[in-house]
Amino acid sequence: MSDSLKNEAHYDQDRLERFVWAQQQTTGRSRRDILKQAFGLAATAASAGFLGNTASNAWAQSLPPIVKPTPADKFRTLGTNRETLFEAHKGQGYLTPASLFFIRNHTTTPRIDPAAWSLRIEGTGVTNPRSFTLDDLLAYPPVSLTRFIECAGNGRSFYATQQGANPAASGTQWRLGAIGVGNWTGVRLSTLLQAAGVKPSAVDVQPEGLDDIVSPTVGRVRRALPIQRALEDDVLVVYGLNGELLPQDHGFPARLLVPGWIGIANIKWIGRIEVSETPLFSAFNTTQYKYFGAAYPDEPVLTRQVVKSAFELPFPATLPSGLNLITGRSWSANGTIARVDVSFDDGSTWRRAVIKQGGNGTQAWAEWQIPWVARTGTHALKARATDNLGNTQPDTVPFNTQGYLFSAVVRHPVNVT
Ligand SMILES: Nc1nc2c(c(=O)[nH]1)N[C@H]1C(S)=C(S)[C@@H](COP(=O)(O)O)O[C@H]1N2
Ligand SMILES: [Mo]
Repeated sequence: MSDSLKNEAHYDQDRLERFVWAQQQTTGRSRRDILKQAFGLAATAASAGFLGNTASNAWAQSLPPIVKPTPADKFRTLGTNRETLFEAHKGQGYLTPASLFFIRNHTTTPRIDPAAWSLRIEGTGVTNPRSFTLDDLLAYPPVSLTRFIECAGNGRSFYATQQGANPAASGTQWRLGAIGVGNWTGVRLSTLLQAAGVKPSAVDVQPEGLDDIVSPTVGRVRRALPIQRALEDDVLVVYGLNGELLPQDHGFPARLLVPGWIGIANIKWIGRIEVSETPLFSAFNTTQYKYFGAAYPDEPVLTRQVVKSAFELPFPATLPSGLNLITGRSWSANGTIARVDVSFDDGSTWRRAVIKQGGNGTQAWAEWQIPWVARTGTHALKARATDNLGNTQPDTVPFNTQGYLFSAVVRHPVNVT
């Protein structure tokens, strides 16, 4: 039995909420009723796991750092994070089930009581600072979008293992599993900003998480978003994932969704959004999430993700000789995937993969497949995607010390027996 499954009691609280959600939907009750019901249950079950917004005590410290089960056949443990094994996506359909979504926690998953929670919008950039309860958010017309959330460091390990970076880039040594595609439901951030009286002079919007401080100097997880991006129609404060409540590990009761932008833009467990007439700075846009290194003298701040591809195979994989149907997924922060080329001989020759119809949404991913008659021996598989704007994956990418945005074609080792 994996450690995470021993944490079943803690996961129960989350499932209870999902059960209520599903029940209310089948009985046709209103969204407000659904949440009223959930609040009641959360209140009576408070001793089972929920804390208020700011509660932090010895008992809380003893809770497991991650709530959902992350079994070893689906996840790789990397410190406080869980990487989805790419082979686990095979046969799972277009959307990543909440149970399979990767977790990137700078500290630990906080247990937040939704009845006590509210989201405060304040700062010099608004005329009407105010708070929104979850009920308030649910009263707005819901908006749903299917988009990926991907960590800026996804693929980081390949700077060392493929490009020979020594020392390796600092940070979590992800392969390609720090991405998932969800159908996210929430309210437009612009709707909330308008309700708070956003001023024409506002320049930055900084959502802040209710999880523990990372360190006394870094403080809480937060990152400023330019007002121009914050006001776009696709930026949401989300409370739902794939038709259910947002899971605790993924930001319950609410997180930001900033499609195409690096993972850290999608702040989880938001409790406060500061709107400012002057630029806002934190470690998350000054000492981290920027390009550092010889190739980047200007040290540009990161905004969007790039183009990547991954095989739905173990890393490394073992396959039987003969005909294999090889599957994978490719994605772009800019739009949809136009083509995927695959090599079975380390890049000497390439064939075009067939992109699955349906799916291939903007800033989500495309599923693809290609048959391969495999001969006994060791092989290097490669997949190179090109998006609808012509952006493609290079053979190598210039090194940056924190190892962000590895977009190069990845060499995938396969042993055929
Ligand atoms: N409050 C808070 N928000 C956060 C983080 C965090 O640690 N705390 N991690 C960020 C990073 S680096 C990423 S990649 C995504 C990961 O989202 P997920 O854990 O739901 O997959 O959340 C972002 N939002
Ligand atoms: Mo991230």
